[in-house]
Amino acid sequence: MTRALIVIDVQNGFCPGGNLAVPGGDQIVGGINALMPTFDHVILTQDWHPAGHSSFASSHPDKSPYEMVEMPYGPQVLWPDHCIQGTPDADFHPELDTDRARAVIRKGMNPAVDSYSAFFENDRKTPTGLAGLLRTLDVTDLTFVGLAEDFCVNYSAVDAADAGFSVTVLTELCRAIDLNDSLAQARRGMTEAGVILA
Ligand code: VGL
Ligand code: ZN
Repeated sequence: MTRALIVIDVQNGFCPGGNLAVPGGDQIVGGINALMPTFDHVILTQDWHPAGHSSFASSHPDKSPYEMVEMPYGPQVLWPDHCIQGTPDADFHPELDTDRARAVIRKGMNPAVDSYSAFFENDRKTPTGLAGLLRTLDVTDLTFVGLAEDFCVNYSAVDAADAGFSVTVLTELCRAIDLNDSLAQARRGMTEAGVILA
C-alpha cells in the first residue's frame, strides 16, 4: 500500500480575506501540515485561472456571483473573480508547508472550462495528468483534505474513487462553501461513490 495526501486548493483566495473565502478555511492549515509527514507522497492542487475566466460572473453580462449558467459542457456556478494566476489570491496560504509537496497540480487554466476536480476539467474529459502521476508512483490509497469540501474536494474524491483508488476524505481538515445544501449533497455523492468520510 502506498499512500498519498492530496491537499486541495489551500490558497489565500479560499481563506478569510480572499476573493472566494470559505468560512474557516485558514483553520485547517496547521492540521494539514501535521499530517504530511505520515504519508509517502504529498501533492498540492492550485486553482489557477487566467483573468476573465468563463467561471467568473464578471465575464457574463447581467450575471451575479453564485448564479448558474449553461456552458457547452453543462451547468456551471458563476464565482467571484478568484485565484487569478500570479496574484496573491492564488498563492498558497503562507503557513501551508509547501516544501513537502512532490507535485503541484494547477487547474482551471483553460479560459473556457472550469476545473473543480484534481483529475478532470468540468467537461469531465480533459485530464490534468494526476492519475498518471499517481499510478507511476504506485499509489493505491488517497486521502483528501482542503477547500472547498463541497466543490473541489468532492469532485476530486469522486473521480479518484471512480479511477479505482481507495479514497478517504478527512472532513475535519476540510471547509465548505455550502451553497444551497451543496455540502449535504456532496457528502451523499461521495459516500455513494465509495469514498470514506472520516
Ligand atoms: C473551488 C469554486 C471555484 C474550490 C474552485 O476550490 O472548491 N470552488 N473554484
Ligand atoms: Zn476556481
